[in-house]
Amino acid sequence: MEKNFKRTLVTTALPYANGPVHIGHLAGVYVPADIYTRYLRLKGEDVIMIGGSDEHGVPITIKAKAEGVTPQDIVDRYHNIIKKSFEEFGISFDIYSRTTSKIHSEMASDFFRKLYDKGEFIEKTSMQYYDEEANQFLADRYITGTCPHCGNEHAYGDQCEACGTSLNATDLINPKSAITGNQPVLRETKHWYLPLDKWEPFLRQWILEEHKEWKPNVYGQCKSWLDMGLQPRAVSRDLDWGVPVPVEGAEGKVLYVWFDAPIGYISNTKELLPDKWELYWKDKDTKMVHFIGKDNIVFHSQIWPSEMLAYNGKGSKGGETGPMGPLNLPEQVVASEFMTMEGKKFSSSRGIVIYVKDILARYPVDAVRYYISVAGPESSDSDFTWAEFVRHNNEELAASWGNLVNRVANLMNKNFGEIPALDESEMTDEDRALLSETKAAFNTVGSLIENHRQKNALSEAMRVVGDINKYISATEPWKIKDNPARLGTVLHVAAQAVSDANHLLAPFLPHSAQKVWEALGGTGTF
Ligand code: B3M
Ligand code: ZN
Repeated sequence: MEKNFKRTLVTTALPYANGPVHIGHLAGVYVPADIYTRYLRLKGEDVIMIGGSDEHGVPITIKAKAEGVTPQDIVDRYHNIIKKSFEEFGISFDIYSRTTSKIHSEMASDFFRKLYDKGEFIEKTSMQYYDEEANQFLADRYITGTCPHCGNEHAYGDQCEACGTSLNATDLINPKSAITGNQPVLRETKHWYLPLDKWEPFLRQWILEEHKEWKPNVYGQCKSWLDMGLQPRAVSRDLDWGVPVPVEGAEGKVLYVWFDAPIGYISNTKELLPDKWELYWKDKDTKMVHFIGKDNIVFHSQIWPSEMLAYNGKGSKGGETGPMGPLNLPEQVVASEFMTMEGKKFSSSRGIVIYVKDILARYPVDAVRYYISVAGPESSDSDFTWAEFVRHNNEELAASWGNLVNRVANLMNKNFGEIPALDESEMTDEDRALLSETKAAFNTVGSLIENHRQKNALSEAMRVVGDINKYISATEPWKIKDNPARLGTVLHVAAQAVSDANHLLAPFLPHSAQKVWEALGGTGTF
């Protein structure tokens, strides 16, 4: 059943601050989240978009080791680069913070402590892989091997990115240390485990019964994991980089990065709204939407909700008791598929990548946003090709939309110097039909965006643009020589229709929307 919410909290996956973001990240997560958020803002809704860098975990320490610098150096460098890229791309975060913030360490630490005090963890000593040459335990990306589920030979100690399944390092076949390449040995160590199996019946009901509307990629993966059965999951690690485990006897141990990172969504909301953050996290009238990549599904649909359920207690979904009550679970988990680059997997290390600063040095940002929206991996894998990028921009954005705006603006300037008045008595059925079409498109395009079908939404908006072009060709305003009232009416209708189309396109093309607004005589911010 569709529920009416009063406000929306949009979160975007926190990128690891171990390298710049590239077009694949933007196309999969950040541009779609931005389109959704901008649309809600234009509609006048109460919405905030929360982002930040993920600065803990093995991806960071591996990079630091490779460069011979400290993890702090790495995250300081890349957090700033990533933040700037998002700004340049027009990703309109209300806050973009980082998980090394003080607010976050406290929030994550308190969260763990609360679960610990409530007895929600299992404390267990077990044998874990250890690299004798590097002298350290091998967690997560420090260990690779073959995935027992799909046979991918490059699975990590915590997850196989090929099939998305979450793993324990000891599940891997032929485990190898990513530091030395050595075969690891087993050593005893103590960790805290979150019993996901405890929450499995709840997750089954909540996702499989109550969220059948989730997109097939998310729903399908959830079903297959729930059918395999969930296992307790270690949420601490033997590492020296991260939020320290806040209990006695945990020296040298930090929180598992995937335990603390999603809590970052809360910390960053609190940093933005110190007095009001709970309204966005606990009020039953707030809708939370997580935008993520395909390989993050298991964390946002099984592990993170289990953390929140353990926090809330009694299997509460949150929202029942007003602002001070338990945490809300997400209403929607929107996950994109993968985007390839000229047929190959994006890979920074192999140079198959397009960085924001490189593409923006050559093309206007909205040209890139347009192509990403047309060709992004919304519901199936997709491929970025330069030929298609150029074609879509030339044939659609420039020829159809850019030309239309210029034609209408020039005709108005030349003939009137302003938007001419509409003369009711000059209106034809054709004029009325166009205006009712553009008005109706607000509902169609809006509901497609609300249902996370942005490609269809954009093609609907572009269909409207095509029809405005047809209207101009049919009415031939340049030929109306001796009837200023009719010419004024045609151009008024055209200007109104262009302005409507500009609103429809604005979430996708926010920078051009401002220019079009000004070309039509608008002042101030669109
Ligand atoms: N940093 C993984 C990733 O970038 C991770 C996302 C965290 S979201 C809480 O794919
Ligand atoms: Zn696998």
